[in-house]
Amino acid sequence: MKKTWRCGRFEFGFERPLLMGIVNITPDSFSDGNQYMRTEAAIAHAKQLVADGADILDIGAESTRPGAQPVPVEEELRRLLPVIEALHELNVPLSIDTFKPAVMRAVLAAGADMINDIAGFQDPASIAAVANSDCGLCVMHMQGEPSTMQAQPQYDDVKHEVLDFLEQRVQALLQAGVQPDRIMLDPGLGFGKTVQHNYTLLRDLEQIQLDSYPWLIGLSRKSMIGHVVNKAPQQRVAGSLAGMLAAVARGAAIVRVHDVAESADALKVWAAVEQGI
Ligand code: HH2
Repeated sequence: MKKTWRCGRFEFGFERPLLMGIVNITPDSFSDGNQYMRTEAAIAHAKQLVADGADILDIGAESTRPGAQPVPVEEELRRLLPVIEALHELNVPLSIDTFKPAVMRAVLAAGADMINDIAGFQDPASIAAVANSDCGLCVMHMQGEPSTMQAQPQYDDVKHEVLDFLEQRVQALLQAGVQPDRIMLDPGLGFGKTVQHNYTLLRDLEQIQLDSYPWLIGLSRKSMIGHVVNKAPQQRVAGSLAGMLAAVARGAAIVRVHDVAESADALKVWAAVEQGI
């Protein structure tokens, strides 16, 4: 793991795993669609997540679940900008979950600290949008595109293919002048992967290190949890906590979660076991 990770106004040392709380300003996200669609509701939710223990907020205005409505740039920014403006003074890093270069540029100008690109900065325009800033970057692996990615995910060797992809993307970012201490990697659980692929990647997270880049893991309420516990997304909290602890036990630096209060408690108990009281 890098000694420090830089993320806009902030710098982290990773003495403990960081909690990234999810704010979805969307009508159709898979587990909390339409709950925080109004600007005021999104802001109130974000503030509650910080009070509950979120170290970072990940704000998204377009769902990536298969079948979700595409959101034009103007609409994505109409949802995001007032929320960024209202949360900027909270003194918590603001990550924006977007794959559109024009959105990246606008949110960075508005004060965002991190860009979380589910497309892994494959678009050269996305690299150009972030290269000359100081924002943190999450480089995620996805096979295919959100609309069709779950139709028939196929790999000869999922671990190698994910790692090869991430390595290529990191090289492209470094060549554009991005400092390595801004980069975070994500295997993209649920993005063009079967349940088996997801659990293989999670189980073997320590074996698939790329240099010492830190891992961000997002599995909160996802179908890999639903498949095991056989429950609807809102009833997957306990299952998600178990998955999250498996991820931090394997070195995940950031965990992306919907249920911040519960996750914070679970991480505190985990830390007490690992480090003592
Ligand atoms: N998962 C989702 C969205 N963005 N970003 C990263 N880096 N890693 C993830 O695992 C990840 C992500 C999907 O979760 P959610 O935001 O709750 O759903 P939706 O895409 O339907 O809004």
